[in-house]
Amino acid sequence: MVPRLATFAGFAVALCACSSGEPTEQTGRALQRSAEEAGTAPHAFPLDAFPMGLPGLDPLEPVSLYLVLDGPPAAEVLPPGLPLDHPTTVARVGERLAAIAAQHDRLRPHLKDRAIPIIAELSRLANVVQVLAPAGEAAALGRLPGVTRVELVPTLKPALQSALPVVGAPDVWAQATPYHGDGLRVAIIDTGIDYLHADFGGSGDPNEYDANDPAVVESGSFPTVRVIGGWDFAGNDYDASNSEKNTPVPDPDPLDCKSGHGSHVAGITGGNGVLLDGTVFSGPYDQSYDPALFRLAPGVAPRVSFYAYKVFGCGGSTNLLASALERAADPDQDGIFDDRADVVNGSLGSSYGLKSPVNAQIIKNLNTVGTLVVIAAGNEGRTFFITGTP
Ligand SMILES: [Ca+2]
Ligand SMILES: [Ca+2]
Ligand SMILES: [Ca+2]
Repeated sequence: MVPRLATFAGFAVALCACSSGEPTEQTGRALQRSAEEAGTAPHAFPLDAFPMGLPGLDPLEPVSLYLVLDGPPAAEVLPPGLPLDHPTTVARVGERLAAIAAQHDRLRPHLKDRAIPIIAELSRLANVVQVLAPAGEAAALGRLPGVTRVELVPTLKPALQSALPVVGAPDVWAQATPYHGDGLRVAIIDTGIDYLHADFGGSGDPNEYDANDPAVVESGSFPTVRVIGGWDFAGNDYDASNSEKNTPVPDPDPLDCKSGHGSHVAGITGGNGVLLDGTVFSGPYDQSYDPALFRLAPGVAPRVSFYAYKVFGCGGSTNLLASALERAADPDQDGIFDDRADVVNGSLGSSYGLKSPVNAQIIKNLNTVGTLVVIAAGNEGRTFFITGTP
């Protein structure tokens, strides 16, 4: 799998497609209609995500599935017009999360009986239990108590296709009210972030990187000033497309692999910049910016803080996007959305977007709690209808 670069302009195009929610609803309705026309019975797999069935899948092959449960996620019961930390909001969200937890508790024994591992449980942005199950069991899982629908989880790959283009950042930095991203929290959903890299204020010493165990947070090593939080949902050996490696082994350390796709994305978003002598650039970020002085140029918004949500192993693809999006809505996992990321960047996808109503619902609900979702687009070339999933 070759990591690919997306232009920041490409992100902006994707943003328009992803933040309105309209294409999602239209596509969802079209899929629903198509399922109804096909005479698909309620609660049967596939319902709306796969009206055409699951062609080519071996019934014994383990696949990643979303079990969609009855009832809305917490983000869909927010009282209108109230802040996310208002006592009424907090109480209503807490009540809904407790009800969903009880519902998931009722489902868990049924999955245990069938020896089906749970990969993730979502309650904030979607009411979903994600499992890894033989493809042939999908329809039966759709008939478990509380399950209204089963969807195949889209398999996504990293996407980033060209270097940082000229976007006029120094002009923005130099405005009367300069925009450097101060106080903004950006979640990078990717291969992790190399928080030891000089571009993020680390030493930049390769020996320090080699000595760091990527599955363990050594005392004092993480979080850092620039990367204020994160989680590795995958583990370095994970690969959704490899049946030997498609069970994630999560760990608390989102240190990037040497391939560095997530670090590259984060660097474009808000790296400090590294000077020719290898030292960290600390500003000023203004019109005095001279690219000739840099080994690594600063990012567009060099004062943002990062959350590193690692959903890829060191190669291949992922089915773990939903967990990372859910975490971005509530990074400290206390059931209150007031710490949600301001921006989520997902430079990943699969061609011909909107394959998953669950992922679409999650992204729409992330918008509802106030997070801007930025997704790669246009990596497949200059043609129509190639916006990536999600
Ligand atoms: Ca790790
Ligand atoms: Ca470590
Ligand atoms: Ca929280």
